[in-house]
Amino acid sequence: KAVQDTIAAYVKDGAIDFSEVGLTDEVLQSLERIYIVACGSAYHVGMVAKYVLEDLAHIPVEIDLASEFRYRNPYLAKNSLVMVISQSGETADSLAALRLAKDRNVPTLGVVNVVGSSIARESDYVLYTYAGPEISVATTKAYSTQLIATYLIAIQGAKVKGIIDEARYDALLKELNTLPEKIQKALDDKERMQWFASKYANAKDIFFIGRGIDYAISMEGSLKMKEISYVHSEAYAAGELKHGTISLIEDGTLVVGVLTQKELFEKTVSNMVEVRSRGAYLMGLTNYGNYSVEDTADFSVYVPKTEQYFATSLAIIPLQLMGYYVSVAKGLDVDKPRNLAKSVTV
Ligand code: F1P
Repeated sequence: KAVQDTIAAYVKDGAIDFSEVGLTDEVLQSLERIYIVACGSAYHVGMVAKYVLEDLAHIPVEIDLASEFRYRNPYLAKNSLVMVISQSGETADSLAALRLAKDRNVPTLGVVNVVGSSIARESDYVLYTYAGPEISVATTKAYSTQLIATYLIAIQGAKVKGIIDEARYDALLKELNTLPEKIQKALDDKERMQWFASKYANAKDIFFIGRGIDYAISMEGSLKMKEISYVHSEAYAAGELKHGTISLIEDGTLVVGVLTQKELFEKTVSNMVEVRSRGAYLMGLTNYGNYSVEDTADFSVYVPKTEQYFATSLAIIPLQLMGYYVSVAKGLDVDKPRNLAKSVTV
């Protein structure tokens, strides 16, 4: 519903309408660079946004953790925009990053859920997400709506810059509209993840690997395991694994391979084969209609097929479910993860 509400807020009569945001076509057209700053899950949305904005809208994107950005001296190019993604709109590091951009007269865009929050008030443009007031401490709904916000900016950017034609624009929006239903389908498959999570509830380490957007998905899947299930996990760009970390793979170590991007499929499969030869137990996560992962993985999970730019919205669901069910299997309180607050204001 949250995803549906966010789409409905900005897609009207078959076109993206940013009048509420103030982000005009002229502003989008003039953008030569976007700096994305955020913390935690919102940063992982930014990682997806980088891939989508660069590939679809040809806008160079730099992404920084807000806690890093605010304490270095970033060089901000002209005709750029600083985009701060924050559910609460109160995260101290994200707010400080926003103020740094303002001090340097760089326009700012807040992608925020809480209306009237500090980041919303201080940003030049505000794109509200519609995740609703009832959000979990460990982000799930807010993450999904932030993704929609970034897809919309990329699609509109691609259109106003003449990179995609009307037909492609319409096709992308049509597919975007199918996401709520497909997310529901992925959620309906929860028993499979519940069964798998109960088997791996006592895992010592879990590795998530993927390339491109699948790397960004891996980062968020890994964070969920840490923050709500307290299982040590790492996300690795699949091609980077061989530069040292592969030594940590032992007999029975769970490795989750994320494979939603067709042209990167074979490459990631070869990394999965590498870890299997070191004894890893493999879970493969992909979309229906891509190649089959059964030959490579010991346990396969499929989500509905979608446009590859939108793959995160679906592939993240089984990983969120996995974090949730591992937490439940360990007898933890999923709604009250230790050491985590809805907004980190110090
Ligand atoms: C950022 C964040 C969340 C996380 C938790 C702590 O918050 O890292 O992603 O789930 O709530 O804070 P925000 O800036 O998006 O409000």
